[in-house]
Amino acid sequence: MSETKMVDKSSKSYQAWLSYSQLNDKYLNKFNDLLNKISLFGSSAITGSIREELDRAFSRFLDTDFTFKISPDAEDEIIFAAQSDLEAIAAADDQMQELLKEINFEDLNTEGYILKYFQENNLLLVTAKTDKGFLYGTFALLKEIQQENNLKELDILSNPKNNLRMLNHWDNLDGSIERGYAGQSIFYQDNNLRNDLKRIKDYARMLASIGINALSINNVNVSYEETRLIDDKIEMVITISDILRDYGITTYLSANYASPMQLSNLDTADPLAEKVKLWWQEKVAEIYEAIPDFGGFVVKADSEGRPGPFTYNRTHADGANMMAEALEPYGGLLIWRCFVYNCQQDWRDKETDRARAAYDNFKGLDGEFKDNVLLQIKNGPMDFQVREPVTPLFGVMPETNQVLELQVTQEYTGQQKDLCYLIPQWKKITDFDTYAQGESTPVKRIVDGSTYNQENTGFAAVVNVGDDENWTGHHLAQANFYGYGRLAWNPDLSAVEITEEWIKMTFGQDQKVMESLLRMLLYSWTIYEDYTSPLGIGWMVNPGHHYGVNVNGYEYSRWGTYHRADHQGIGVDRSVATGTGYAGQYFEENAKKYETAENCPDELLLFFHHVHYTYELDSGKTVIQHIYDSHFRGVAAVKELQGYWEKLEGKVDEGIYKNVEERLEMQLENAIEWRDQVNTYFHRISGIEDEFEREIY
Ligand code: GCW
Repeated sequence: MSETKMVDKSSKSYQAWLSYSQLNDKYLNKFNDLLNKISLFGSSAITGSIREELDRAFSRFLDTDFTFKISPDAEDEIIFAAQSDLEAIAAADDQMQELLKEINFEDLNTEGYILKYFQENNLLLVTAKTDKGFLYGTFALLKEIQQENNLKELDILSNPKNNLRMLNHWDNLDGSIERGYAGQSIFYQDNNLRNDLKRIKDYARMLASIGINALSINNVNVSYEETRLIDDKIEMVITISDILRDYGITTYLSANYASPMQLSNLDTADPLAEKVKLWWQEKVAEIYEAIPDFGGFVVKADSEGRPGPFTYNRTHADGANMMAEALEPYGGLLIWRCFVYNCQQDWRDKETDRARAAYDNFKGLDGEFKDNVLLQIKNGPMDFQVREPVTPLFGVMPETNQVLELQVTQEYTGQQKDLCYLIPQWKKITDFDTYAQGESTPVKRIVDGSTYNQENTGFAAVVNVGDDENWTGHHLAQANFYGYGRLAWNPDLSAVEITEEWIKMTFGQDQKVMESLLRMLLYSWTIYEDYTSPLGIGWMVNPGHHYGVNVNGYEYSRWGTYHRADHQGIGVDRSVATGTGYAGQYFEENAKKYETAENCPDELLLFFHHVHYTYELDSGKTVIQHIYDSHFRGVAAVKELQGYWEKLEGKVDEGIYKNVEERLEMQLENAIEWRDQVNTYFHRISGIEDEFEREIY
């Protein structure tokens, strides 16, 4: 038996952004009339969750033992009720009838909600068409209160922009988490479910509070034990889905493409073989018998050693459609990942370009996938680097449902030891103009389904959560988790809006805390970029675990991830004219921009071009000087981060203070190592001195 960590569930770090601190007196006095007369209608399982959440929140906000009245009365001033309940009330209540006329239910979609204050009646309504919308509306009101916003100005109608708002767990049944940096799995241990179901419920509350509606609960690298989740281990899935369901979350599994071979000894997994089709149909029928609202499968096929249709000379459309067909009668979705590339490349081979792979493998299949197949596409062509271009696959498959895949877990971005707040990176990705339908076709409008009129689209991301008391290892990494959900709900929110919201929800109203944390979070991504690999080249990390610097760690490997630095220059030529042709995979406007070094933005220069160290950037610096400067600057900026944090001692919870303080120390060490190794390496091979004669070893 592995040991179970002691976790204090009443700690601020565990409670995350749902700690519901006591409201200050001024606010309480101002809204006392509303906050003391609350009623809730509805009797479904989800309204049960709402009731519990309101009990918990209001007893802390008001610092009393708060419980709901069983039978609400007309005097109540905050009313939580779904549309059907409001209509029932209105049948016997003229006042409600009048109010209902002012509510635009027709503008709500099935998950949207309304928060509206009626001044004349001194009444605040929280409502929605469905229980799920109602749940989101409830968390939205709690968020308004926790931020001490003016309740008497509320007039919000909010629909999620994306239908699929998913998180992917890379958890294994033995409790380990692939690329997990916050402890062990909260779900599994020793090939069984963990005993602490309460924690899963708390997790579901967090997910619902940020609008996540889909969760895949096992690693996309599906090994022997995990393959059994659709078989003799289905009880585990039932238990988890029972908890998630009450929070509006649909459960998905990562499936092993070769399941029929492992589970039933079939001699093939050929998608066109009748016995394989039949096997999946029967298997899926069994799953839906056990879990009628099961979401479907996430599949990593023909990728990094996983089985897939290529073995049988079939296409990915053949493979995906076969599984999708089995799910179709139940409304299930088949989410097929596009992370398919040759991971057995010879570093000597300069023709093969891993960056081209997703487009080359999938573009030609447009129109061949069934309606319930969604292609899940990593944000960049490589693999969640601190900086890489946006994949050219977005927008080039008008007949295919596309889902954006982000990585909340910080595999290449500091592993939750280093602070790297990713919302600014994600904003850049989602706002990136693909030009698919001329100007203004950003990625967010492809994956929200609006560009090509699709329903089965949205956001997915690999989550950063484990069994550490604070869920994410680094407390401030909670902001990535929170921000991902908010962005998946509404990608038009600004990074500043999301960040301010998270800070207030987590730390309250202190202005100093707000100022320091805003700076720390918003600059942390570019700080991390500064002290790691420069100008979009990526990698240069230690092989295997991917933390820390190793300039040539992947230079002579089989993974297709090279910087090609020699004594004269650095970078990969991906132009059409003289390189791998990758730049030509974009729509014309972007293709032109990336094709030449002159037009290519500095930040991606080395991703697209091999240039001399003395090549002059748009910034006016040479490449080599940029490398030196950014690395010195990066370390200096980490010291500034420490300075900002030190100012908050005594102003934030002590446990959280210590956690972040320790992580910043590790970050500084890491940054110094990156700076010195990268600068020394390029100094030695280029023979070019730093203009400012700083210490290089
Ligand atoms: O980035 C790579 C990771 C693998 C991961 C893979 C993927 C789950 O290093 O650990 O496998 O991506 O996305 O499938």
